[in-house]
Amino acid sequence: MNDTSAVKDALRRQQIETPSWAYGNSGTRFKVFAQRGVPRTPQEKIDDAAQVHRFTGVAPKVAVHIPWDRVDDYTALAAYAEERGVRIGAVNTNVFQDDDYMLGSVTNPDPAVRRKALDHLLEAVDIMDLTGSRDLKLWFSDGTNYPGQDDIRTRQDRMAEALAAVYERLGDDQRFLLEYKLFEPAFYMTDVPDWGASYAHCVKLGPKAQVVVDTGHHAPGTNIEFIVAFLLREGKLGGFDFNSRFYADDDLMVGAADPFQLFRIMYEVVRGGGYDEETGVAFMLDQCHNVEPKIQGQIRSVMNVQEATAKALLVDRDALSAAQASGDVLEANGVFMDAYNTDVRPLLAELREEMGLHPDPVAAYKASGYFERVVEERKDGQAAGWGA
Ligand code: AOS
Ligand code: ZN
Ligand code: ZN
Repeated sequence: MNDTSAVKDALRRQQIETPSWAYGNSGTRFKVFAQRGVPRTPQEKIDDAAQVHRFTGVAPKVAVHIPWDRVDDYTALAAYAEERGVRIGAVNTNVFQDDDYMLGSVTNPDPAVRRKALDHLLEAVDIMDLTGSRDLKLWFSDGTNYPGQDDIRTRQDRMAEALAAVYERLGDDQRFLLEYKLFEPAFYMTDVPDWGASYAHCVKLGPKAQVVVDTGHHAPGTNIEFIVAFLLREGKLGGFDFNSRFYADDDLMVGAADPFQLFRIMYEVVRGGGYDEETGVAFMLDQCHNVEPKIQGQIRSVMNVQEATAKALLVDRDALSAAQASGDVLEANGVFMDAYNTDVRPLLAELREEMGLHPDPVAAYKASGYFERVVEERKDGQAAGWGA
């Protein structure tokens, strides 16, 4: 796509979903650093997410995590979000934090624990009915630490059984996104370790089961854009959990570690039709801001996704196809790199002005005084964090 107005039109309709947990305190197993002005309630997390949308114009949804965002009235929570100009996005489940889940949740050898985990997943669909959410995000920490600890194959049977029960419960306009992860917290075997396992479970169940690619969940050196191209071709890419990593599941700002990889991924999304609304690919962020300011970290991340998308949209597809067809390796690579090396910041600044926004979202947010205001307002009470 070379016509800049077409590129701008495509960028204008992009929707990047931010995670409620990115606004709370977070850290590592060593330390959670408390920051000032951190939200104390699910409503305050939504307030912060609304700021990201206010200054970027392309972050209209916020994902929730249950029970971290548990409230008595989810219809009221959805209305609260709408009043602030955003909507509730994916509902994320949590079957990893209870003592009961030490040996697994839906794959636990104990049927009572499996039932408890399944009940939580089904409750999350009840919540989706109330919030109007389309996507249920399923991530299982299930796995084993030692060879022989449990039967790998039986655990797959248990996983399949639970997924089928959740699938059955989904409404017509709902779907689940099954997230895979190579390791952590399980260190020997994870029950959904890679896209192949997720894909196989999803294919068996049908169109309402889709794979979600968390960019931090692969072995080093994995060609993630290949996975994206493959899943899109099969109609099985449900969305992304975007973040970046230097080592493992670092949950750093997307585009921080490897902007070129993000561009390559977004190119395959565009190439495979994943950018079209009807394909339903959800662009979600799954990040934690341990040492940087959180709202600003989210704004920066949204901008990084936008920049990679703009570059992907700028690839001269005709020139690329011609070079590929003639076997001109260096010309093809050159066309690709030209798009990547384009400075798209002026185009995005222009787009924001056309959208009635400040061309520099970070500067506008900083000048707004929002942070100083919430630091003052949120002085008392318990700040939200992982598990709150
Ligand atoms: C865990 O590694 C996954 O990325 C999940 O998406 C998880 O639910 C999320 O990171 C919140 O902890
Ligand atoms: Zn994730
Ligand atoms: Zn993760």
